[in-house]
Amino acid sequence: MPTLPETSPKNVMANPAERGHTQAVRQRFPRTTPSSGAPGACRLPAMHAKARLFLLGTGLGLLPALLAGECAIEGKVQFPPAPTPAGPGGAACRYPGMAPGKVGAPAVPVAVVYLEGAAGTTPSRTPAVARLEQRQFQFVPVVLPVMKGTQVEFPNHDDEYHNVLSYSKTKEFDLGRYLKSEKPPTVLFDKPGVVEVNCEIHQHMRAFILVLDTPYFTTTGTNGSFRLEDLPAGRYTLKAWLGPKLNWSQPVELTEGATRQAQFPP
Ligand SMILES: [Cu+2]
Repeated sequence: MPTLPETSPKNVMANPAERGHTQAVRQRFPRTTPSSGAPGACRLPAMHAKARLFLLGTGLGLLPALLAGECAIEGKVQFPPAPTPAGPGGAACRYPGMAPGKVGAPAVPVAVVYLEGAAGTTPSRTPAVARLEQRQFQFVPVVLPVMKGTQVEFPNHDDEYHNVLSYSKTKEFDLGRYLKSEKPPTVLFDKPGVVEVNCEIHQHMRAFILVLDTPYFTTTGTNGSFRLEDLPAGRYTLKAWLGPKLNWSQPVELTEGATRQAQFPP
């Protein structure tokens, strides 16, 4: 999602869970041990070392293609009309007590799209540590999807204190105050659900951590487009999360080797 690698969920989705895939490839292409001297026996052992290395390198180059997943889903989320812009006073009105220009622009809406019912089919693809940053008195990103069991770090990039906390049932925490020169605390998100994150000092700061029980998720672009790759064939529910009060779902059936189209609202 981050700095999802950064660890963007998109990048996360693009990285195959290599161990599982490697086992699958081994099953498809089992090793054979040629008997030396037999007609048609493998000639690799007799080859020059450099030539063998070249072939090995070429084989490794092809590996990502062999490891590519079976199915994909792509489509677009149609965002609802934006809320009414701030009234007279602009940013100064929206951020009381903050000098105009000090607060960064609010995030452009995005949605998280994920496939439910596929959990446990592959190892987690979530990075060991994701990040929810405080930058120009805003949370970045404003929506952070992670898989259950992920550690999230909360670095402060501003020259003032923040006090990040959550009263959500899914995960309650209070990180206290720390400067950007200090090592940021981390929180383990071990239960699926929605976690609203706030700052005790700056009332306007708000973000959501979406803790998912599936490794198959991505964040849409600001135009709503998305693509999920390396998915196993089967029947699932595809969900789009646009906020605590708006989410859509639809059943999907994925067939091997095919890319399915999906639109939200369904
Ligand atoms: Cu703050």
